[in-house]
Amino acid sequence: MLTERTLADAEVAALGECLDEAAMACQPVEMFTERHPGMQLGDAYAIQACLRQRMESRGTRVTGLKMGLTSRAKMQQVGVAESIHGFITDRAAYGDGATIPVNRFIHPRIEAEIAVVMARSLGGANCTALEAGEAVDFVLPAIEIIDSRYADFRFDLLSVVSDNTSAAGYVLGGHSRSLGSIDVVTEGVVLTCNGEVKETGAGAAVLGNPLEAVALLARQRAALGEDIPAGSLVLTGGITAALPVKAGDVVTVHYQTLGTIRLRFS
Ligand code: 0L1
Ligand code: MG
Repeated sequence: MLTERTLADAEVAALGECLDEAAMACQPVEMFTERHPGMQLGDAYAIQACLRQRMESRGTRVTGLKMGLTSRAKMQQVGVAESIHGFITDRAAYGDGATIPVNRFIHPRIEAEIAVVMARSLGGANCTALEAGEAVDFVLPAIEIIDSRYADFRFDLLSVVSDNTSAAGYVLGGHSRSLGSIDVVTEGVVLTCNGEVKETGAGAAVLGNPLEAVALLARQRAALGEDIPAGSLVLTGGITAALPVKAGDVVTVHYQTLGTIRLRFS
């Protein structure tokens, strides 16, 4: 249940502050679910909402939403079997070809994703992939940078939802396509680092179809009394396992029809 809560508002605010400060100081914290064994999924989304309010109060603009843990590779990598969602912001956006200092993060990892931009708002407890497709304006290639605020990237489901699903950055490629002109299920990706192929996959890795992830996002937002606003960017979820990156790494993600995104870490 996405709304079930046991923590007091003051506790939720304190945990939100702890994660916010960990991200700003690039100092990891221990996951706190052990200290709050009765905590529920609703508490975790409330902590995430508190983080969002704190960022917005500093002038950060929310540009969209993201799905996390949508592929078997990702679920196996982190040992969690449920897809989750978070939000993304203007301060976390980088351009294709950017050089990104790793010291902005604690222990960054990257994943290749398919992003969509919504032509209209989408919601509803029974939202389907077909309805999601009808609400999509266009498709873009994307790289997500994730960075858990927990020590050693060690967390459980409630901790990672609280931590805004490890969202830390994203890069969009310039090659947009209409949904009608691309098959997002069979769209292939090859992720290389320093010229070596590290990961390969296809859109089907994302819940069988990235539009299923958009529909699940709409259903999860509906359970929280929200929708996916028109104009939102949605990162539909990692196609591959996430790849740790370090200073000096040059990363490229080649998409079958959506072009190539390049990044360098310094
Ligand atoms: O975008 C993602 O799939 C990340 C979800 C959170 C788990 C992780 O940090 O790998
Ligand atoms: Mg992701």
